[in-house]
Amino acid sequence: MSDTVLTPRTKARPKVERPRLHKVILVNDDYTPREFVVRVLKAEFRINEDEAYRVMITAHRKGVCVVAVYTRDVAETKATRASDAGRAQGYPLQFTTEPEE
Ligand code: TYC
Repeated sequence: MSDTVLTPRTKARPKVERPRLHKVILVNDDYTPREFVVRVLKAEFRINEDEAYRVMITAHRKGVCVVAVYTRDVAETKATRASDAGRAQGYPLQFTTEPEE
């Protein structure tokens, strides 16, 4: 048996991947008051009045708007809590999540 020890020419580079981020998406509806949407956005996503208004009015005009991106667990928790806040007041307010490409 040979005792030759071969030295690898290339260094092993274990592949580490960042977790995919998930978008939280605000969906427009015809019933939830604008001010209420803004209030929920500020409370759940820690964004200021101007940013919350911009997100709300974009969803109002276009049908949807990306609020923020997080790891999957955080995105799902925030989307659920924000949707629940609407339901608690009898509004059909909806937040969904979707993985980033
Ligand atoms: N379209 C609603 C209204 O006119 C306001 C609204 C905006 C509701 C964005 C939901 O995601 C939404 N009262």
